[in-house]
Amino acid sequence: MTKILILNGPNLNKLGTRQPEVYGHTTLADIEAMAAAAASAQGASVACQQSNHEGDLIDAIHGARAEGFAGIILNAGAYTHTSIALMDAVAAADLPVIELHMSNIHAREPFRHVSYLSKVVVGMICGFGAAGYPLAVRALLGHLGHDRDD
Ligand code: CA2
Repeated sequence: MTKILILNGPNLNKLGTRQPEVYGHTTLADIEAMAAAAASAQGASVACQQSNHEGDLIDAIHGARAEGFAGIILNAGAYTHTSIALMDAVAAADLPVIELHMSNIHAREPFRHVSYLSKVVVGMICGFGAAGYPLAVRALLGHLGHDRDD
């Protein structure tokens, strides 16, 4: 079965509790359930991890291939705009990675317009709120050429 790693970075464990005008009312647990349902509808599965620590995210990316994941959906939070280390880990992952943001980072403060990740990922989804996660699952499975029997 095709397995996808969904990796969420700093502060995303707080979703649904603050700043609903930016990030909505959906919690991280809700989002993980939406992504799992989208994967299951296509005969695939997801495993979800969240960390507030840059090194933990890097370790998860390093280990993903050996753990049998076919690709990664990564919302790196604010590390998107700062972390060359995370960019290097994604570039070396030897797995397709989709960059995801709930908000439209290009419609926000100028410092959020820069992503170190965009140049090393397959593609980026932003601005669709929580719905971006099931979209990213479908996009990644499509990129992988997954069919239900995989
Ligand atoms: O839009 C996104 O998904 C972001 O990756 C979210 C990050 C932000 O730094 C990026 O520029 C765009 C921040 C996530 C913070 O989430 C919170 C949710 C509720 C309460 C506090 C923070």
